[in-house]
Amino acid sequence: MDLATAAFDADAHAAEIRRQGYTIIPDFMDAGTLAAVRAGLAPFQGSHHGRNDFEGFLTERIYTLVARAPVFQDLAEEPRVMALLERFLQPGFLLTASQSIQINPGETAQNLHTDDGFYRLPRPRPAISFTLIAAVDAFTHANGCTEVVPGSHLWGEPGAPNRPTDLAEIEAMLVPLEMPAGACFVMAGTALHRGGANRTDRPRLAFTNQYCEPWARPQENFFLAMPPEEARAMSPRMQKLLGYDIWPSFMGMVTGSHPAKALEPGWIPPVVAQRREG
Ligand SMILES: O=C(O)CCC(=O)C(=O)O
Repeated sequence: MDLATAAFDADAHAAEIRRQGYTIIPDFMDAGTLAAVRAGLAPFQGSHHGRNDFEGFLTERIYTLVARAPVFQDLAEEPRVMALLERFLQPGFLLTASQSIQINPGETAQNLHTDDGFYRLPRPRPAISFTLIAAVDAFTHANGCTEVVPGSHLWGEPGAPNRPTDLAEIEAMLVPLEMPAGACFVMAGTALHRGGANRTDRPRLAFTNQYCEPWARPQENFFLAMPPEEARAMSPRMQKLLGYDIWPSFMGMVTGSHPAKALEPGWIPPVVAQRREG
C-alpha cells in the first residue's frame, strides 16, 4: 500500500458525502499521472464534439476511456476510490461511465441534473451510482468547474417539503468545486450539479469515472464498446468493474455460465459451441 492510500481516511470522506453529497480528494493524481492522462487523450482530441445541449455543443467528450490507455484503467480502480465506494455500494459494483469532458471557451452552463436520475425510483433514496470527476486542468469558477448543490442528495421528489421549488433559489445554492489539477471529487449520484460555463479563453479538461450498484444497468455497454481480447489483458478488478462477474446468484450469467469464462482464450459463445456439437 502506498503512502497516499495508507493516509486516506475513507470513513471521513464517506461521512462528508453523507452530509453534503460530495467529497474532494486533493492529491488524486500526481504530475506523472497527469502527464500520462494528457498523453492518453491526445490522439483522440479534437474530433468528439457534443451533439446536444446536455453533452454541450462546445464540449468534447471521449467515451470508453478505460480502453484508451492503461493509465485510465489504473485510475478507474484507484485503491482510495475503491475503499470509499465500498462504504456505499454492494461488493461487485460496476463501472457505469468513463469519459473525458473538455469544456471549451464559450460553453454555457449545463442544465442542473443528477447522474443516477435514470434509475427511476422515488427520492429520497440511497444513491445507485457515484460519480468521480477529476481535474486535468485546474478547476475554477471562471473556466467551468463543476457546480454542486450541497445537501441536494437528501432531497425528495420535486414538490417534497425539503426541496426548494424555484430554480433560481436552487441555482443560488450552487457551490463551484474549484480544485487544483490532479484533484478529484466523488459525489453521490443523487446530488444536483452541472458543468459550469467556461468564460475563459482556454479549455477546461476533466474526466469522469462513474460506478453503479452491481444489479443496476450501466450507462455504457462495455461488452460492446471493447472486444473481450482487450478486457482479457486487464486486471481482475478491472474485469469485474466492466461486468465480467455475476451479482449472486446469477445476474450477468452467460447461457448459464460465469461471464469471466468469456475471457478465457479460445472462448466462443456457448450457443455457438452447442450448435456445432448438436
Ligand atoms: O464536466 C462537468 O463538470 C460536469 C459534467 C456533468 O455533470 C455531466 O456531463 O453529466
